[in-house]
Amino acid sequence: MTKKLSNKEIEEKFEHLLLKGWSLSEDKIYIQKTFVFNNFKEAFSWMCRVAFIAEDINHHPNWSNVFKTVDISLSTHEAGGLTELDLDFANAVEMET
Ligand code: HBI
Repeated sequence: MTKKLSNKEIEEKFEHLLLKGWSLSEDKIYIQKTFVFNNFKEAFSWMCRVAFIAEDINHHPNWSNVFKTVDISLSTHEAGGLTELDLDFANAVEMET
């Protein structure tokens, strides 16, 4: 199991994602971003690509889709908070966007 990041580690590693529009929950347990696409087909095909990344690394997002909007949040249940895996996954998601 990956180790839960300290507040200091989160601050350092999250800076880049903050610029990309991700936010950190007040309790620092998860990170979140809302993606808006041009239409449902684009939103859903993006979700399919991200789902395959999730399966590859065995780390899965909490997300919901309404029409062309996808809300995604990342946390590591096993660690009870944020780990390196969540930040890596968010960076991989940005590469897919
Ligand atoms: N995905 N986001 C997230 N957090 C987890 O802790 C997690 C996961 N996907 C699979 C997973 N853990 C498995 O390792 C365990 O549920 C067996």
